[in-house]
Amino acid sequence: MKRIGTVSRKTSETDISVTLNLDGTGLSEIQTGIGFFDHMLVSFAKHGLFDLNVSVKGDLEVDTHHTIEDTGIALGQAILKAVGDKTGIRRYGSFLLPMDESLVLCALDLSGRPYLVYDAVLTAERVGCLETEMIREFFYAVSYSAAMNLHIKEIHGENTHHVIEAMFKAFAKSLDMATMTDSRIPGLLSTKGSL
Ligand SMILES: [Mn+2]
Repeated sequence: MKRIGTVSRKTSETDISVTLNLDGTGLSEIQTGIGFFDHMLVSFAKHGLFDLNVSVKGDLEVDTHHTIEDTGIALGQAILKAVGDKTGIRRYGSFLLPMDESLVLCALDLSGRPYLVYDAVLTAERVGCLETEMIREFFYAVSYSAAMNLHIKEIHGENTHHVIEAMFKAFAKSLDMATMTDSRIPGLLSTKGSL
């Protein structure tokens, strides 16, 4: 069975299409109108070995807020659809990702219970035209719409571009691990029998 999630989401602020294949090879086609955000989503697909198409028409004449938050919502929904009933998946994933001076920890649980813990201090206000305070909003939106417990912690960092890129790559590696199936897991990896 193909593990692909497709989401279309249209509001007065954004018009978004997302297709995510968990069993891809890292191919992506990303167009959000925000260069640095495209760079992050390309990295997410590449390092998670996901195939990802994201097309966004957002109200960038306002700022990057709606575009980034709503893309997070749509990506989270696509993740939730793609994992389906969660049979046989490892559920947990974590990664400690270095990028030059930056080191970021990501740990996540596809538990069905949304929760975000985000611990990072981004010193630059912007990278390109992206407002860096939107990074927390993005991960919050993903965690809630994917019903995922997500922890992201900056262990060390100086360059804001590096810190954010390390977050996206750590998230990608963690999600890849959590969505992998394991033949020793016959049903759901839960003593409650529900995820
Ligand atoms: Mn980069």
